[in-house]
This record gives sequence, structure tokens and C-alpha cells, in this order.
Amino acid sequence: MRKPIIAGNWKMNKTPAEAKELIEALKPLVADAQAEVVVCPTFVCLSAAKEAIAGSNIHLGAQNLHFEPKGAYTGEVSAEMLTSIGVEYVIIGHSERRQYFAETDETVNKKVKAALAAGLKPIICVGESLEQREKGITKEIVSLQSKLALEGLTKEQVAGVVIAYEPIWAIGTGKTATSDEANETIGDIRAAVREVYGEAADEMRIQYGGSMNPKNASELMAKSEIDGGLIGGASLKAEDFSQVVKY
Ligand code: 3PY
Repeated sequence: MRKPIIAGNWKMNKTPAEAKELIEALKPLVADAQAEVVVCPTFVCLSAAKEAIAGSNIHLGAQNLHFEPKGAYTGEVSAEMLTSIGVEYVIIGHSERRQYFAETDETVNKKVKAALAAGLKPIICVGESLEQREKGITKEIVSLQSKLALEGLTKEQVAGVVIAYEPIWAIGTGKTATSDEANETIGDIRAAVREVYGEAADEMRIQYGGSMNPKNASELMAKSEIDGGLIGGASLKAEDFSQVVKY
């Protein structure tokens, strides 16, 4: 049985004071959630968020990391820096990072390895563009992205990572893949991972992401392959996010 995981990707929103306020409001609303609950604020909010989640069932994630441990990489943050302040999860390769910050399958793979080496749990994002979906190559694209992201990992490591399937055309657009489309593509991702890593693919959790919200969460979460959600806009309000968490 895979435990569902619902993670909030706050993107570039909230100051530390606002992060604290949101988490304080969220704590009682999700205290009895069955799913694992994760919040992923910006780097500057991580310490305030860590303090705010103390004693609750909320886990902490970052939105990015650099794959080198230290050095002349202005503006970057390493895996060890994140673990040193109590971060547990890290989102890697979100399509916004691939699109605006030139991340590639190769850098995603390096980041996944750096995260695991430091004891962080990666949430690896994959997903096709509208053009790729219309060409009918979604399965090939997400299978390849997933295999490249996981290249060189052991089966045990693969079993512990989370993949977030986020169709690019559904991110921040209000458009969602239908629950059947999402379930089918997530099944394709799992099958591709199974080809290389066998049963580890059945332990690995795969989320759906892309305009998941209180209205569509229960239908998506009812699908057999969908193990959770990576939530954008709806994670910025405690009431909305708690409704997704409790789908
Ligand atoms: C969205 O829901 O828009 C996301 O990008 C979640 O990561």
C-alpha cells in the first residue's frame, strides 16, 4: 500500500511571516489527514516554516537545490544546506525550472543524486507540452524523462522517490487532465520505471500535478495509479489546501 502524499508547491509566494501564518492556520485543519502532508515554501521561508510545523504532521520540502555540495555558484543552495535546517523533501525539475532556468534531464538527474546522497527525498517533476500531447507522444516523453531522472539509482532509492506527473499545459492554466488521462499517463510512467527497476516501481509514489484543487481532488485521488498531488495555487490558502489534503 502506497501512502498518499499531498505537497504544496508555493512557488515564489509568501514572506516568512506569511508562511508562518499559513502553516498555523493549516495545522488544525490537516491534523487528522490520512495522507502525508508536505509544504514547499521558498528558501527564505524554510526556517520559519520549520519552526511553525514543529509538533504537527506537516513535512517540509524545498523547491530546488544545486547538485554541487558547495563552491562558486552564486545564488544556489546545496542539499546539505537544506538538510542542515531540517528540510526533508525537495522538488526537482518542475517544468517552470526546465522552461525558465534551463534545467535539463541531465541536471535533474544530478540533482536527484545529490538530494539522495544528502538524505533528502526528491519529488521529481515530469510532463509533456501541449504540442507533445497533440502529437500523441505523451507516453514516450514522460517515460524517457522518468528514466533519465532516475538513471544510476538503486532499486531501493527508486522505491523512495516521488514522481509528480504535471502536464505542462495544465500548470497554472486552470486546465486539468481528466482523471482518466492522468491515471493512464501515471500508469505509463510506472510501467516505464518497472522495466528498469522492477517492483520498486510499485512502491514509488506518483502524484498528479497541474491545477489540482478542492473541486477535482477527490476524483483524481480515487484513481488507482494516482498516489497524491503536487498542488500549486490551491496550496496558498489553508482552507483550500486542507480540502485537497482531505480530498
Ligand atoms: C500547479 O498546480 O500549477 C503546479 O505547478 C504544481 O506544481
